[in-house]
Amino acid sequence: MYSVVISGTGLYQPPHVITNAELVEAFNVYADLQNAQNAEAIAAGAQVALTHSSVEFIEKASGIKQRYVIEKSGVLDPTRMYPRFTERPDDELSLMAEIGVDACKKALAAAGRQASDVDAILCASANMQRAYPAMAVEIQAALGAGGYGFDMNVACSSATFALEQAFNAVRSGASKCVLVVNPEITSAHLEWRDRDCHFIFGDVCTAIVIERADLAVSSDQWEILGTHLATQFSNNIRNNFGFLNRSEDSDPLARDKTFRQEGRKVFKEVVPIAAAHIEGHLANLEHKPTEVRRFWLHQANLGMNQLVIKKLVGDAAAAGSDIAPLILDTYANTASAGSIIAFHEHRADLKSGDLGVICSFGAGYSVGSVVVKKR
Ligand code: CO8
Repeated sequence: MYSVVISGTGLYQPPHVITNAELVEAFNVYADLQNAQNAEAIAAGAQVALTHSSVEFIEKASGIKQRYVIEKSGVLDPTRMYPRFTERPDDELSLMAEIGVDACKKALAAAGRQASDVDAILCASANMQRAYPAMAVEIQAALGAGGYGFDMNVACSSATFALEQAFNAVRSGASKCVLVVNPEITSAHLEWRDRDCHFIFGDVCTAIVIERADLAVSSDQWEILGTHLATQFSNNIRNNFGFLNRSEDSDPLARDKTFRQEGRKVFKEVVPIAAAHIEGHLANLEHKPTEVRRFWLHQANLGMNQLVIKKLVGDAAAAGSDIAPLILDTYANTASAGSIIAFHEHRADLKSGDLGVICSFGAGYSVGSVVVKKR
């Protein structure tokens, strides 16, 4: 078995910011328009009036202050409320591959690697743009990489689950250098017209280079000590969009064809699962949570991360600070990319020998942890 390192990360940051104030203003205009249009039904008690959203609620309930999106005008148009993308011809690079290639090039540059060094690409994301050909294979071709590529989806845990596949491929000797790429265009499958969740997500793409330690040339290397994955079925986060919709004659615009969740149940159920998972993984590696210098946690909710950290090291105030940095205030929930953005932005100050944990949790339920040590 070979030693394996993460030797570079890359981040594609979309060009547009939507602040909570802009988001709430657009939602409230939408709600007023809907209520005016349905005034009779509302007065007759046949329909419930939509209630205004609020910036204060969003910040208090989630910790999110803004989000990045690839396209802003469609999302903020109260008569539309989702992004405006132009369909591309088959011979043009698709949108998901475009942001994937951007993040991959940055990760390769950070690792001191060429695309020709790469022998596997795993495109891991909460939603794929299409069924086939695989996004990973399109990214492989656009980069000029060798080997193979495949897509995988484990919702918010896609990146950590892909890291385990990459780790195993490299340590077994099957691959020398693997790219994991997480293009998350959440804006296209979020229901921006639902007050309960319209503030949650943002677009982004992350990429990670995983390679053999004896071949790595990067000045910033993180040895992977172990990975640990778990799933437990839950309907509390669900999206029924899929290829059977047409044959089922179901409404493609129905509410269940975009993201929906029982947020409070998710919060309560996932916090103990995530904390126990990390503690168990560290124990298997003969480490205690208090020995960990940094936790790069999934970024769904500030309160959730505070509780996970409290269970692990007994200090709730630590989430958002040095031990468990927060990026969701600026990026919002970016599905599988959240913990990777935290790792990308908050590791430069760690010293050789420092331990860290990358951990995701989300739909499925799914939870994945990757324990790393700075070389
Ligand atoms: N403005 C004002 N008031 C509001 C708003 C709003 N926007 N939204 C809700 N309220 C009201 C509610 O109506 C409710 O009022 P009342 O008490 O009168 O009934 C009150 O505020 C409280 O509502 P909630 O109980 O829903 O609020 P919470 O405190 O639970 O906060 C959160 C809601 C922020 C959603 C919180 O529950 C949370 O973050 N939970 C964890 C969610 C989570 O981690 N989910 C993981 C999903 S990510 C994932 O797995 C990937 C999926 C794939 C990606 C999909 C991309 C689109």
